[in-house]
Amino acid sequence: MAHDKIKRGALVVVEGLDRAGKSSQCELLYRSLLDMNYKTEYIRFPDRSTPIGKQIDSYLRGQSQLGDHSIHLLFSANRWEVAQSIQDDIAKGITVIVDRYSYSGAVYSAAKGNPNLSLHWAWQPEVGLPRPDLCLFLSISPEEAAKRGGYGVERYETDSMQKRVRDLFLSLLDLPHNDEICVIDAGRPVDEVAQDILEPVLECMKNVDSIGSLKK
Ligand code: DGP
Ligand code: NA
Ligand code: NA
Repeated sequence: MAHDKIKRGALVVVEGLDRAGKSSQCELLYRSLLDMNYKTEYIRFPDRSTPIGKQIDSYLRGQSQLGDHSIHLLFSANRWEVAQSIQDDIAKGITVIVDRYSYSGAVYSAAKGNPNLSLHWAWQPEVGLPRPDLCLFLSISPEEAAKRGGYGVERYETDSMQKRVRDLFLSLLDLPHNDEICVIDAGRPVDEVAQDILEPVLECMKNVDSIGSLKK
């Protein structure tokens, strides 16, 4: 008897500024897909539970200091440590939803304004990681972000940093090899945003081909 080849799961990334509602939207998407009986998994970066993740957590809370390049490479290593398990799960037919990925990785580090840490440099450690089938960028204006209440105490949660992060995210859209990025207006009610996310995700899940890797 012929065995049908398992259709692989999709790799779906959700990106955005702090306070764009990423984590809530990932949660809603995860539950919608489960309700529709899709095998689904939800992970986030940084994954603060691993030894590398604990160093990142300490840095973000301001409890330790690290050079811009060192922390950058730790964030990247934190993705590489689960790259294989993401590939394995996708191959088993599980759709993997990821809260932040390489796009945040490159953009947040480049936004620091260190003249020796360009967006181009910051992207290189990401080259070769599994390429998302779809990257949803939740876009909110700085004004809308300001309405959503004060930032927390973590590093990067300042208006000037968020403004640079936003500009850099938008510049990634112009790169020809990043055509998986789709901008979602996240300044609207939660359920409207959720609907706008679900549609392209379901479409993408229907059309998955072989998994790619992030390019230079
Ligand atoms: P979150 O737990 O999603 O709020 O992320 C924590 C903070 O770390 C947030 O300000 C975004 C930032 N961040 C996430 N991933 C990376 C990365 O790979 N590199 C850098 N420099 N910052 C990141
Ligand atoms: Na945050
Ligand atoms: Na989040």
